Amino acid sequence: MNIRVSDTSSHPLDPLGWSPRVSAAFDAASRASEHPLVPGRVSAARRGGSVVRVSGGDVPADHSPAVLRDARADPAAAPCTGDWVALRRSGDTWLVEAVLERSGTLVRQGIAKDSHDQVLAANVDRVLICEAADQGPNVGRLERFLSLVWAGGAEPVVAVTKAELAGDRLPEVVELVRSVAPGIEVHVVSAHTGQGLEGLAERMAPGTTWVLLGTSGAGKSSLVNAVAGRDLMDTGEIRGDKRGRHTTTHRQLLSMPGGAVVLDIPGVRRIDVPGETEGVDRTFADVTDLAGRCRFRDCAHGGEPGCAVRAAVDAGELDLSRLERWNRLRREAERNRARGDARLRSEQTRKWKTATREGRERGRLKRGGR
Ligand SMILES: Nc1nc2c(ncn2[C@@H]2O[C@H](COP(=O)(O)OP(=O)(O)OP(=O)(O)O)[C@@H](O)[C@H]2O)c(=O)[nH]1
Ligand SMILES: [Zn+2]
Repeated sequence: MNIRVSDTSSHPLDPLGWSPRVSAAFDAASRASEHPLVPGRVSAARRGGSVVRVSGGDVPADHSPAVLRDARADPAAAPCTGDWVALRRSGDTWLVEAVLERSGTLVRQGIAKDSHDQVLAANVDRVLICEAADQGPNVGRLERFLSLVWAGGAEPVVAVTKAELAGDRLPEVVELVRSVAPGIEVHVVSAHTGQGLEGLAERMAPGTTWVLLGTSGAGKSSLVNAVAGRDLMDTGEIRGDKRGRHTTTHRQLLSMPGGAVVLDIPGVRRIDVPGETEGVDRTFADVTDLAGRCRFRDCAHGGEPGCAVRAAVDAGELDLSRLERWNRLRREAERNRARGDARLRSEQTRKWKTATREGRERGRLKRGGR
């Protein structure tokens, strides 16, 4: 007799990063809905609709009234690239019925006083921060990227790109990168010579979701293409001619031949540290550890007795400039938090005013329009 053992652990969406966590979230959404739902992952998002990848390919989907309402109340709740969603068929069209709970996200801080944070990518496992070997490295920028990634709940990995361009300086460059990224995996790579690509490809495990961060020209697209062995992303050279000729929505969810998913998000121009010091403190774990050993819990590390941070600086174990950058980023994070709080307060006031105005209006109508 021929017994076929079916593998119950496999799911058609495994290549997109389907997991027990997502599966449970989808089941919960299904139970809450009276319609039959289908799971999918957003490959491109616009204001009123998304392109969603389901097991059969990409489908356009409108956002349901409930999803639109949530997005109006909190723009960060709108479907974004990488989101897992529950779809429902409505006549000829698909509707995004629910956005499933997110894990790691990459968030761009609202810049203006009243602007909202924007989620650039959702359900991100690892962020590959690319720093070109021939142009630095810029340690301050690296620390900002690291803080941003930790704050969003993903795991940072660093790539020193264009390694062959650094020549004799390469060991020095890598050493500097490691010194500001203690405990973090660093890959030294070159899309042109192939250095380090195999090691990186091995780390991009099937079902894991990655985002590449780095300044324009850092070599992100070239690296993805070199690891994939084919052109998945437009690089600097050909992007120039293509600009303005895009007729279809640009798909941002890329499947690597090795099984990982790469979310191709628009470049992050301004790196604001989010309004939480956790991301900053994690980035500066070496300094935070020392600070925990100061005699006074509220030590400002400015010359108080028993300050372990100052002692480390004096002993040459901690770079004074790193300490200064830690202080600066923490202050910035605090400022951003205060700004976010102020925005929330003014929104609540506005909602409250609208509600009371509507209440008065209803009262007036009840009294016969007087
Ligand atoms: N010498 C050398 N040049 C590289 C390497 N990787 C990328 N480049 C070049 O660097 C330039 C920028 O590369 P891209 O891959 O487009 O950079 P990017 O980070 O994707 O840029 P944006 O999309 O603008 O953010 C291109 O001219 C590439 O040919 C490398 O390993 N060695
Ligand atoms: Zn101290």
